[in-house]
Amino acid sequence: FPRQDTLAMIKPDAVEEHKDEILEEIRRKGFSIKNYQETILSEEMAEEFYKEHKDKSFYSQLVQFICSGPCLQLVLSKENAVEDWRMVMGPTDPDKAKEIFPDSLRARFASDILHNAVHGSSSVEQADREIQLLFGDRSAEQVTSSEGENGGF
Ligand code: YYY
Ligand code: MG
Repeated sequence: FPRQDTLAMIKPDAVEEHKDEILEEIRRKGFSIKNYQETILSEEMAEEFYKEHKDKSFYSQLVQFICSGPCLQLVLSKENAVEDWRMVMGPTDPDKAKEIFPDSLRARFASDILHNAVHGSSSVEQADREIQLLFGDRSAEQVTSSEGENGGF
């Protein structure tokens, strides 16, 4: 598999309580963290980030939720990162995640389909778009990602 970057996000429901466990899983599964930032997204940014869902019934709730507090955005890198991170997260709906993939992050940490703890890009093209949107030119900066050199990561 080719080396890829993907955009992961620890959403506001999980950033307080489960950040350390999720970062531990990221490390355990062999991802390196190329860049990260913890921000409260503006409504404009959230709308752009989730624009593919703008006609869905859950869109406004989704935008409100993702802006409701700090979230941690990470550029993760490894072979096949996009698909592998989706596997680590598990299905969108935590009820389904608990049924078919109980070790996944959403099975462990999501409280419902909206408050589902983590985000991951759905394709390489989406990953490029999301990383550019959230990190802009800073996506070119490389954060040292080897064990213990990442300021607590
Ligand atoms: O990529 P993923 O996050 O697994 O799911 P999407 O279908 O892209 O939906 C984005 C986001 O929207 C999801 O993480 C929670 C929310 N959502 C929802 O609240 N209700 C749904 N029926 C589907 C998605
Ligand atoms: Mg998606």
